[in-house]
Amino acid sequence: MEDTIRSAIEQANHIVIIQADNPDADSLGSALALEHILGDMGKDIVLYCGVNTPEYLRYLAGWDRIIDTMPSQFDLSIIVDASTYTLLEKLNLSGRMAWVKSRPSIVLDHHATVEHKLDFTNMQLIDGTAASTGQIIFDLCVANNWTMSAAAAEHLMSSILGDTQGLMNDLTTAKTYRIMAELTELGANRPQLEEARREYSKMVKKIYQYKGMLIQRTEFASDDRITFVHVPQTEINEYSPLYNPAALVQFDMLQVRSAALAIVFKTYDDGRITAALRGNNGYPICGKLAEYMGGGGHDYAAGFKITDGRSYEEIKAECLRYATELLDTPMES
Ligand SMILES: [Mn+2]
Repeated sequence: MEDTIRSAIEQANHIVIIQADNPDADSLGSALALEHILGDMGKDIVLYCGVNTPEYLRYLAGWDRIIDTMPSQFDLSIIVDASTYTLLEKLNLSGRMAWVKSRPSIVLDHHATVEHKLDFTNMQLIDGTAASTGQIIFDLCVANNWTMSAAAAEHLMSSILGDTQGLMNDLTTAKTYRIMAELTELGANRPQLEEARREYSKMVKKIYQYKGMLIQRTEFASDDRITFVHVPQTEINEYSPLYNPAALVQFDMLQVRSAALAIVFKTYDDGRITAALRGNNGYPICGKLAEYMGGGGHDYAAGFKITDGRSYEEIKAECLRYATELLDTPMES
């Protein structure tokens, strides 16, 4: 597979790098790192994402080069950090998914279990053991002897730090540290990155006050093991452009002693319901719960989206019921 991917890249001149509809530090860091790595090889790179880069990620230099209109001129696409149709809805709606399907396409991802898996290309490098897509790109670089500039190294470091929550969650392995060390040698500077990240994750007063509202509205279920909060469309309109509501409170929700799971539900006027799931250490149930609800993800971070018209009350009840069932099931070790 690595050979096929390498030769597809070698043969391409105009490459579009695609981020899915949920840009995070991993997908953005991966896209920007590839822009540098492949750009240094003389390739012409365009960065595409169907949704705007959230404010908190804008510490990553180059985010402003991302466009939300799929270009017509490209001979290869690389989809990073996603391998499901569900997360490429914007591209689908734009009518330009066919362009991607009709040309060579590479998928680089570390989500092992997904619904509606992309099926139009065989060039899929999906490593469920990798802490982040950035790590997969690092491995590809090493395997192919591609040059990694300090800028590329820094973006890969951001993507690893993003998905491992600063090397703090279960995805972190000895290999992650080894890669971090190598990226440091290549010129990535973690203290500097952290400083920039902290600066950009600061919130405006209105968001600080909204955070208080969300904390106040947080509900508890299943003997307080499940914490959850509901964000309706009006608040998505008002606050989402400034800060992702889930990122605002989910960490604090998990800081409640009894909490095993934190869920942020969002409901949209068109009937769509989404949920972001995060688990505390020792409760690796997020992926299973998301899958049961029709989504996917990792043990400690996952999500799902409902579009079949069922009501929030119905979805909430079903989600809480199955989450309780998972929490009551003894973990295999
Ligand atoms: Mn990722």
